[in-house]
Amino acid sequence: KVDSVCILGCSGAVGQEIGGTTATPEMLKCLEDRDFPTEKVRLFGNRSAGSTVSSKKFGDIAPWVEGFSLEAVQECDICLMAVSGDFSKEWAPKILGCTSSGAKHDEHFERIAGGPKNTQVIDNSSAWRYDEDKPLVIPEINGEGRVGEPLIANPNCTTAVGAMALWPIHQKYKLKKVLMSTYQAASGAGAEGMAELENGLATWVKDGAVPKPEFFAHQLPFNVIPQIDKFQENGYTKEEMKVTWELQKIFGLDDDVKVACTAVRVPTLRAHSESITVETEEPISPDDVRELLKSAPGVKVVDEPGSLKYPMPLNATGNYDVEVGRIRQSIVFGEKGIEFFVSGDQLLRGAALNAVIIAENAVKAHA
Ligand code: 11C
Repeated sequence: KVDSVCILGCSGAVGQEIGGTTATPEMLKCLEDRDFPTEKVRLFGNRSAGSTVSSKKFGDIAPWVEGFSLEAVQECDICLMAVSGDFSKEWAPKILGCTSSGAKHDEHFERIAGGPKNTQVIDNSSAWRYDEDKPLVIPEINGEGRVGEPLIANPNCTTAVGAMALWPIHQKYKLKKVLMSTYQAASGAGAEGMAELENGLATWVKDGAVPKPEFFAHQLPFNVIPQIDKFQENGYTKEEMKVTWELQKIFGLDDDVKVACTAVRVPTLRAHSESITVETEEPISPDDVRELLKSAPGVKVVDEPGSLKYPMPLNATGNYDVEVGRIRQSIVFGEKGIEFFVSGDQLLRGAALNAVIIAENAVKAHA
């Protein structure tokens, strides 16, 4: 058991944020649900400082959000960061006591004087994911041997949801090509994304028209938007490239394994879905994949088309496991290809749960 864990960057249920994300309330819930071995949970968020928090388990010991201060965060054993990439770039190195000059991407984080607790940072942003010497971790896949690192990065939620199904397939059949199209919920874009979808629908019901979008580039109700994040020089968006970069790093893929993604925002509130086609090195069959995935950690096979059972975001919402179904032989790649559909709660699997499992493993390793 550790003395204290903190969540840095509070939003949603606990008020506004320092670049916080909708993952924050989920993090607190995950810590509660999993009976996280800590004496204390502390919450930090500048704009929500002073707000009270309703927490069944930790309410009496962490009753309110504290304003951010470096010294206070450094009193905690583990810091779960749910802040913007810019905030993380500036403050993660300082929390770790690595450098006085801020973030240097080529610098290996060696702690010099990381405060009284030698705080370990588990970061949800994209600030550190692509640095060669910073671990990018999905605990069930590549967590081993990384638990003690000063800073551990979490993957993008879209990557994490797909990875849960792709990893067992890669281990047994070796991936050659991965083609993914996503159906991403409004909450992936944070609390403001959810609010714009909800308000847009409510206004349409009341007035018969959807207000002009302020947060998304286009109206989301009754629409889908084939752009998430900025376009890159190669014509893909950053969200799409994150899937490529992160699967390569987490799986340790050779350069000749190709991953391509089309990322689309859809008017669902929560849980991302993905249509995935893979070509494999070895022959693969839907029945074998169903059996394989039944025993895969973090995966639930939902694949009974005859009874209309397949993954759907509404069913995946609030669950730890990623649903996988519609598993079929690919008519494009034949006996060395399959296609399937996944739905996973991206706030859990792709953010809060992933971070909390990393933290649990760190506590176990220190015990
Ligand atoms: C979305 N996946 O749905 C994005 C949000 O790199 O952690 C996650 C951004 C990230 O908009």
